[in-house]
Amino acid sequence: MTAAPSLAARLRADETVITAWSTLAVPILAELLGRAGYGAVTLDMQHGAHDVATVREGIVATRLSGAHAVVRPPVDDFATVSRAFDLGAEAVIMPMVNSVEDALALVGAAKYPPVGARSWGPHRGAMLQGMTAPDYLASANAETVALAMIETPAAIEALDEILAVDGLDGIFVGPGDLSLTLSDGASVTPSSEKVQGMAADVAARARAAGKFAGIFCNTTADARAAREMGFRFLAHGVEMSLLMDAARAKLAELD
Ligand code: 3PY
Ligand code: MG
Repeated sequence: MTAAPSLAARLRADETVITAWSTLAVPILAELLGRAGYGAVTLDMQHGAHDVATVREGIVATRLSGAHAVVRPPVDDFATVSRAFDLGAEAVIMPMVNSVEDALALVGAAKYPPVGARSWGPHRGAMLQGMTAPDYLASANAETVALAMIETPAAIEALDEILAVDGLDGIFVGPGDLSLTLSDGASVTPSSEKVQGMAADVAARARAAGKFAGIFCNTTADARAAREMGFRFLAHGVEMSLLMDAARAKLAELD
């Protein structure tokens, strides 16, 4: 039940990893996405219906499929960062990291001392990986991936400071919110030239700082472009839309 090599190792090796997005909080759907070939499945507690119980089961289901389990906690819910890792998540995507203070809080929750202030209690996560507690402690700071979502002008403004935070593994661009906040609420245009141009700049700066770069991709063209920009952790495919699209395509076969 161990995803090996780890997501952290894959990203360190500059491999591209595609994550599905799980919002319906049905653990077996996460397993199916992994079995279908996704390298990772992200369980979304911010906009999706996941709670701690479905994350607990979703992590197991995802690992069972051989995919890496990732969690997006609710905004400012740094306690859930530690909890997601305790339950066996390999990465956390923290939404709305808009300042260096937010990034420090993320690292504080994600990493054990001396890098952060994560509290001890990873027993379920260690068990899922077949690790003893001392082995888990020895590898956790390197193997748990903390990604800060960059999705507002404030975050772009603070990007260099955020990227300089020790223990932060990388960033993850949210182009939907970035377009919403850039337009002051006028529109959501994640694939626009302006937003994609900013994403390219964020990827270049993250890579230059030695951090991982991830992004949410709304279209296949965006996903291809993201890879060219240097992003290696790509969210591409929300399970609800995947199901709807497949159902429509199946019915259309009989038209
Ligand atoms: C965004 O695009 O704002 C996201 O958070 C993607 O989930
Ligand atoms: Mg967002």
